Amino acid sequence: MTIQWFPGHMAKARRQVQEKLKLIDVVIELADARIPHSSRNPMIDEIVTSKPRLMLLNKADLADDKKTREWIQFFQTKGIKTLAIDAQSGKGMKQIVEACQGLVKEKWEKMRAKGVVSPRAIRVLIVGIPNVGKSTLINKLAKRNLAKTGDRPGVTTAQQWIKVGKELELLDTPGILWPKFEDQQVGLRLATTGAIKDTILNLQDVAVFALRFLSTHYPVEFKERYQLDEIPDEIVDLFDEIGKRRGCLMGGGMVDYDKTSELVLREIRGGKVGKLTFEVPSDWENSHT
Ligand SMILES: Nc1nc2c(ncn2[C@@H]2O[C@H](COP(=O)(O)OP(=O)(O)OP(=O)(O)O)[C@@H](O)[C@H]2O)c(=O)[nH]1
Ligand SMILES: [Mg+2]
Repeated sequence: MTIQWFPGHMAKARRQVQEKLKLIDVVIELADARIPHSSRNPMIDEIVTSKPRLMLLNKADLADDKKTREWIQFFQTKGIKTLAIDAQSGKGMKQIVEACQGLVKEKWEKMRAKGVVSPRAIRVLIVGIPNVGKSTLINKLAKRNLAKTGDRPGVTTAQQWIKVGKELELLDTPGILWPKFEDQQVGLRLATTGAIKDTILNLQDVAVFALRFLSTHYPVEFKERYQLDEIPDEIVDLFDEIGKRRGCLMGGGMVDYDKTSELVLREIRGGKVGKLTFEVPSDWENSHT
């Protein structure tokens, strides 16, 4: 299976980001704490040159805490200011306004030197892949539900400015992917965590990837969730065991692999299996980040 999802609205959203850039003081890049590398759009580095950047690893409540700390360290050593947050509860978000103020300090000082008494609100562009929590973050910062959110990718379809007190003006944007995943592991990780529309995916292939990953990297949590004594070597046996235990059956008592795939992906995405991170910095040490 080759995974690809770059519909017309994303190409348009990318153009609109480029058009707005000259208005922007700070770029907040929202990545998914469960896949901090695979959820970074390589196009952002091409489009957003020479703007102060803040990196937020969102959905940290669903990610492996130890690995999140490793990722923060990884980005910080590359000179990218990075915070781990949970935009749904607001955890970790206190530092965001202060971080943005720090990032415009020099620019503001220059403005003051030119005689501007009180500089305007900081204009912040929020970018990231679909479903990563951009609109949720904005609503939390604004303390009002002004941006539409939803548990599927592609909810925001147009840009929207939202004010946060006197300090910030945030630009919400539609989630953007890129035309080609060089590495299909990236596509599978994005599909597993819910950044790609399910209707264009072969969910069984995605579930095979996810189950193999859990078997190798989180065997304790995995066995506990699905009450497995041992993890079978053959993937089909694993599907059969989970499908039977959880009642994902067709007529005649055969296991329904589609239903089983939907169930395990829903549970993995919802954090039911545990706090999971699907990649570590050493997987990507030599890449562009
Ligand atoms: N567990 C958890 N869920 C979150 C977090 N942030 C957002 N969500 C959920 O993730 C889903 C997507 O959130 P949105 O804010 O709509 O995502 P978005 O990035 O604006 O998505 P698009 O507009 O489609 O690009 C929603 O169901 C949110 O409730 C978080 O930190 N933790
Ligand atoms: Mg949105």
